Amino acid sequence: MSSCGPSLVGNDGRRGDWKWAILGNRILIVDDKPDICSTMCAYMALAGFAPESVSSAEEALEHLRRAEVDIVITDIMLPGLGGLDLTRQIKKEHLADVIVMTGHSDNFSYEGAISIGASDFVVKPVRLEELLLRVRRVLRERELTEERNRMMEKLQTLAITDGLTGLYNSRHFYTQLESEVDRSSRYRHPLAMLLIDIDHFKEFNDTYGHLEGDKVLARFSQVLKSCLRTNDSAYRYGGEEFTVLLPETGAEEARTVAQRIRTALEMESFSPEPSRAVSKTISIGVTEYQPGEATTAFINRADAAMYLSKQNGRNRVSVLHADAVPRTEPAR
Ligand code: GH3
Ligand code: MG
Ligand code: MG
Repeated sequence: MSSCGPSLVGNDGRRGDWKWAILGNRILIVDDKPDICSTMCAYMALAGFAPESVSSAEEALEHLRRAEVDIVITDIMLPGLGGLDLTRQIKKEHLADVIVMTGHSDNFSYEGAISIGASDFVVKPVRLEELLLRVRRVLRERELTEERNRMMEKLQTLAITDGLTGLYNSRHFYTQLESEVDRSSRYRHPLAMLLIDIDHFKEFNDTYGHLEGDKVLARFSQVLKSCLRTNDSAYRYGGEEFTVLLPETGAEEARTVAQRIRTALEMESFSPEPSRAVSKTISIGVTEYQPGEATTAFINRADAAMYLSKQNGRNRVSVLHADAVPRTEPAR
């Protein structure tokens, strides 16, 4: 493999790896003819790219395993693996775009190259100005694709996130619940759910205003997240109600997590008015999935457990088993 183009010398007088940082997109030229490689490399370097060249498809694949490349420009006729097979492999395993080059008399078609994933096709002898235009067009399309993918990812995140709290929303709760119930049933692993409701929240809103209420919801969500383990997930179920899914967790272990959340919020202090410290409490219902039951039965039992906590004085955790008498945590 050779790095080519005009020699770059830093302020310290040394030629170094920093060229990758200052030069633009990385281009790998694959051709077994050294004079073609050096001419194209020099031209690409002058145009502001960071070119390298190799003389076979095998070397190109080796290079791609080690370094990121934006565009591979490959001859179709190569010793060993050909340029079209190289293109297929690159499209399977890497993110680089490929421009293929073919001789005038070779029997390869534009459609053939594009259909296996090449981004463009040029005929040799290659006019360097034309190649440069094609490279720039491929890069522009590449940027647009990346931008579109970033937007899609953002939209996908927005679609499952609650705007006020940053927790997952209830739509995502139902999706995740289905898949967790599925997994729990298939592998016979326990799955627990918490249903959490903030106590006397209407009164807080009525006294200090809706905006102060929103701050409590946002802060509580942070507290909630900080109490969870990696595999647990928290959702804003609606209004001032939250759910938590705890995979691989039985009811008793889930009770411990619920207690941790309850105490963590109890220790928080809110200042909805200057020099006034207010604490908020939550009532939590805990239950474990009973294999074979409908997801609605699972949710309803978590809800019933939460109402037990309300009935018994709020600021507490109640566990409800599918087949047992309800049990409420004695006073904190
Ligand atoms: P309980 O202890 O029985 O749960 O009493 P509560 O007052 O919390 O329950 P209730 O269901 O009567 O009232 C819930 C309140 O939650 C009423 C509503 O204004 C408030 N709420 C729901 N969503 C939001 C929100 O997004 N922001 C704010 N600030 N308040 C909200
Ligand atoms: Mg409520
Ligand atoms: Mg409430």
